[in-house]
Amino acid sequence: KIMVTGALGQIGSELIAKLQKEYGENNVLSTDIREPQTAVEGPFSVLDVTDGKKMHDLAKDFGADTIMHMAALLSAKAEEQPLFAWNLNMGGLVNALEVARELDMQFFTPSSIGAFGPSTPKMNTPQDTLQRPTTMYGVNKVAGELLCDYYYNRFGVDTRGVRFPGLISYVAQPGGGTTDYAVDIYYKAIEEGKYTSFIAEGTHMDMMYMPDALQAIVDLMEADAAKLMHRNAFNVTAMSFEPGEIAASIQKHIPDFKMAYDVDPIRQAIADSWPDNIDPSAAVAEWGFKAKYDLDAMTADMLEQLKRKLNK
Ligand code: VAH
Repeated sequence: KIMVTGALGQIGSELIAKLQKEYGENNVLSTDIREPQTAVEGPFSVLDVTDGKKMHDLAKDFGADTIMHMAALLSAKAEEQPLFAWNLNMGGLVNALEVARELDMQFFTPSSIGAFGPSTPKMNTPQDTLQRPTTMYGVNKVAGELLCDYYYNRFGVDTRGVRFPGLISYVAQPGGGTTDYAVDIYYKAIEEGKYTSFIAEGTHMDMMYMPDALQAIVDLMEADAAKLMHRNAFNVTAMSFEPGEIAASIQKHIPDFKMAYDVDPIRQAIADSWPDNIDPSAAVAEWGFKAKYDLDAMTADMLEQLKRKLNK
């Protein structure tokens, strides 16, 4: 039985559907700081992850044996409110780790390519390398990786995590990320036939389509613990592209789609501090990570799904 925090977020909203399909609707307890706007399948409770006692009581009453901690502030928002980001991202994480320790639960939380910084090798970024991020989000992710490994080594909590690249999805829009341009562009392509990118042409970042991200979480959590040489957190990626390439992919479907640029210096600086492409070979070797969608397959599916969602 799995408890999910941040269940209404960009990953959380699709993760609960995936988990319900895999394990049964009543075996997934969704929680989020706000009430759902649209009906959520299965059990739901309001939870502010900075309230450790309530998190503990909800997990205990539900009989959860696994917690997937997805509640966090993303990179751009965290730069706007660094202290709030520290309190939410680290306070929420340590509460979730404590609940997992007290109730002997398996634990998942995502890290990010944001856990790397300007001094990290940018090409084919290794699984084990220098991590000196220059964003509050990155500081939170590196501290989070170390804290999750600590809970494994010191308390035996079965903590596992992945460093997600930018995630692209059509169900819940991301809030306050740097890679969000790669989601916004599909909505604007359908709605307006054009997009003005806040990330500069030529800025390569790792990306992944949400179905591959959700499968990676399930595969990692079900992997044989004896085979895991790493835990927090595995590099995973499906593709690396820059804004011009995603525009070209869209133009294969919408030939007169127009791309323009109006760079946001804050999010550009964040993007410039991250790798161009990371090496997922440890995830492949230790738990069989595999991504199905490349850029053109993702574009075809995103445009088809959004045409339906936006009634176009
Ligand atoms: C962000 N989408 O942009 C998130 C993610 C790697 C990017 O961490 O902050």
